[in-house]
Amino acid sequence: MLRLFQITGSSSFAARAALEEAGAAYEVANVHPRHRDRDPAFAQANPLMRVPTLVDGESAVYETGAVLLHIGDRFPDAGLLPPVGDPLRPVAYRWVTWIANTLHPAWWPLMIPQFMTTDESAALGIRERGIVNMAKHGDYLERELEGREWCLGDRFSVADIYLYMLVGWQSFVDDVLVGGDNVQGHFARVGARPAIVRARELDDLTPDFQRNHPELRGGEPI
Ligand SMILES: N[C@@H](CCC(=O)N[C@@H](CS)C(=O)NCC(=O)O)C(=O)O
Repeated sequence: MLRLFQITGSSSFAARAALEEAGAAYEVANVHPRHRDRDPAFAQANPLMRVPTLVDGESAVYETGAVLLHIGDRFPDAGLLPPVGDPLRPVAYRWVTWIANTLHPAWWPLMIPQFMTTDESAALGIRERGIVNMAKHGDYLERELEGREWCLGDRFSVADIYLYMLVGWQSFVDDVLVGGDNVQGHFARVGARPAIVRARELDDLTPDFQRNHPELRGGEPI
């Protein structure tokens, strides 16, 4: 059975949501953020000890984009990734890779500017630059999603799940909303899907992506 190493409410949410969308049988291994080495199987699967990490038989997959693409391929009947040969397949690669390379790390200057400099006084400027960059990404997304229900048009995919999670992170940061009506409409549409609602409940998240119990991870005190 698939095994997902996760920290509830973190990047692993996207993997769990994709597994729920796929109707996959999987088990979760909750990683405690302060005791990541508690289960040696985690480091064996991912020497970087980051979540999500998905163990599928002899394969260990990590990096959120790779995990999502693998889930898309692993459960073809769920239709979360266009098949090889479909003209939308490379478009799905483009979306997932842009989200992984650009949008995902674009949150770090806003959320953890203090970890991006050794100069304490620089943190504020890093955060401000991060806000400017996030606004540019929001404008790009706003244009890309114009007239589209999902990232790939009328076809739901793992790209929507990844984008949904990262737009949801806006609730962690004061006074930042990603994009405008198109992005926020997409966020609402993905968030209303039954599998996504279930994944949020499993990850102890509210509809606007706050933790119901900020003091807990996987039911354990942080
Ligand atoms: N580039 C990685 C980033 C993964 C990552 O940083 N995960 C965080 C959670 S959002 C993590 O594992 N944190 C555990 C820790 O630092 O203890 C990906 O896309 O999966």
